Amino acid sequence: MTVKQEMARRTRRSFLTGGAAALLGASAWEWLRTRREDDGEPWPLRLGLRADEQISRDFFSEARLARTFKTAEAQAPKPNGKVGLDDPVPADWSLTLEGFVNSGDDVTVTMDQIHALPKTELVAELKCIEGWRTVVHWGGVRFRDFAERFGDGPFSRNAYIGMETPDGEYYVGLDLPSAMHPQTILAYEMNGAPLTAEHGAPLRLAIPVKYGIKNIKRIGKITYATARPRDYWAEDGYDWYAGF
Ligand SMILES: Nc1nc2c(c(=O)[nH]1)N[C@H]1C(S)=C(S)[C@@H](COP(=O)(O)O)O[C@H]1N2
Ligand SMILES: [Mo]
Repeated sequence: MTVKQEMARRTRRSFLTGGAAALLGASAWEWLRTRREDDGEPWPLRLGLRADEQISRDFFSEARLARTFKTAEAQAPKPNGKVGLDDPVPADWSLTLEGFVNSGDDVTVTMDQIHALPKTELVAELKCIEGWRTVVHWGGVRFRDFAERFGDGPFSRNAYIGMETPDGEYYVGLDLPSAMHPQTILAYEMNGAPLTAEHGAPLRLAIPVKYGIKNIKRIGKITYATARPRDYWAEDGYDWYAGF
């Protein structure tokens, strides 16, 4: 099988599963939303705390974890994809947040503030749709910890997170459950050292439940959105979910 055929096969497969999950999610939500109202709340929402917790557990499920490896198994991945990395790493880099606070104001976050959050390490595969995979040792902060600290919620389950490079040239969209997945990390270290420019310094995404295309390097802006954000590779016909 050629690389192209293999890519098409995998993309089709993940499109089928991702699409089915999305349909199920959307129709389940629609069902919930359209239940007979009583006291202003659709009745399934009044089943109380236990039901609500169950829904959260299902939505932000930790059951589907990407495989992890021993630190000694980590290797340097080939630098791949330079879109949005043309300029030198900005000396005055800071992260812009949009739509995270109730007022709708933007928020600026520095690397020092990100280093101050609980550090997470993860050894997992970076898988490119070109057909290669490399075990990488990531260091950074879980996106969910970041969102809890800087987001002024409440986050809606059917929301999205958009991320883009400082120049806006590369951008990815994530459904909120994937962004909040326990293995989704805003990474500032690769294999025990600070990220190099070609691997996305000062901050990139490590999201091992998705293909490499979603692992955006050099993040400049993160947006909380209620509609699906634009996505560089999805615009080219690749599966928007890009999971496996
Ligand atoms: N900004 C940016 N991020 C990017 C890309 C890119 O072109 N630009 N390519 C993606 C692809 S296709 C892959 S496989 C991974 C590769 O990460 P690496 O260069 O650290 O190995 O980065 C992803 N993130
Ligand atoms: Mo890739």
